[in-house]
Amino acid sequence: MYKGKARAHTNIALIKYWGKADKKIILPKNNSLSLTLDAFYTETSVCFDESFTADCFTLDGVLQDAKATQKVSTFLDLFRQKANCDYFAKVESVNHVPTAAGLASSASGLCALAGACNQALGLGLSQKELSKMARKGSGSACRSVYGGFVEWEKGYDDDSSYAVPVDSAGFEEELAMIFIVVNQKQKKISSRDGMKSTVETSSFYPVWLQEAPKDLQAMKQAIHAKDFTKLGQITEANALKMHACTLATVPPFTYWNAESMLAMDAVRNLRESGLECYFTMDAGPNVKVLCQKKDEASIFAELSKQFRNEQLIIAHSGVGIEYLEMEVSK
Ligand code: FM0
Repeated sequence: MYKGKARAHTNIALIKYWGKADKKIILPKNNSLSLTLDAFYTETSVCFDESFTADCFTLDGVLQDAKATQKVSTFLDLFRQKANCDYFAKVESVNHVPTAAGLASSASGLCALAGACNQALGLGLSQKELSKMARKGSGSACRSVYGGFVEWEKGYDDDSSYAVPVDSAGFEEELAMIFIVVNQKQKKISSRDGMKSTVETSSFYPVWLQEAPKDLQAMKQAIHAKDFTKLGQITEANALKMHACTLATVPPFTYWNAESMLAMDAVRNLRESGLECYFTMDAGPNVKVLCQKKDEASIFAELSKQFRNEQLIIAHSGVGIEYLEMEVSK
């Protein structure tokens, strides 16, 4: 029996990954840059055993269906191949999110699973190798290997596409991200499907590919200079460009709903009133507000006037992959 357990935190992209150059091994069309957060993480244990007759996957204690299990199995196969092991596995994953608000993330989930497999099979993968493996589960997962600011270098093949930490002289310690959790009623379009149709049909996508590298360059300079205003402005503009692409997709779609718009407006109003903050959004209606720790209490108080306290979650910079102790096996 081979056992391993790992914890990975989720990350939020400030420069978005949107579009694949290779769907099978997940190579992105553009470099992205994220901040790993402390408030949301996944702990996953995996156990490979000769006696198992199938892979089995539980999430938050609930046995998952064939489709979800198949996804996990395909990912496990990559590790089984690497380790030359043909045992089936039992995967137990627990998402730690402050509320049940659709915040479970594939980034923390697949990164934690990659870490658990690395430990269980004694592969001794470096952070870089682990990042490549996590990438093949879910693109954004490759960035959760590291804490703080992280860049995913798109590369051009399996070996050259992985995340690296961004040198920031501790700038991330000055920052906070407040999540505004909005109503999730709308039918969900996964990031995988959304980015696929964007690449294939959005007339704005070529512009995205021109803009994203410029945004990334400017953001790295802003991080280097610890310039929060620039960091925030680029973050917000880059997210809007990604979301603009979805509007020009055939057929068009958006991840925003009415409440997302209210939240974006609240951020703009706060900014006008002198409390500096910026928003970003991903493949869902929640709005994430980037601010400085020194303003976090005031911004939280202002947002509390418009949103219920259960809708607001504060996060800070978090750490990268952590390997955990397994209970001693029988
Ligand atoms: O995180 O198809 O990693 O850079 O969150 O599994 O590779 O779930 F909002 C967009 C993440 C996309 C931006 O996509 O896709 C980002 C997004 P997969 P992911």
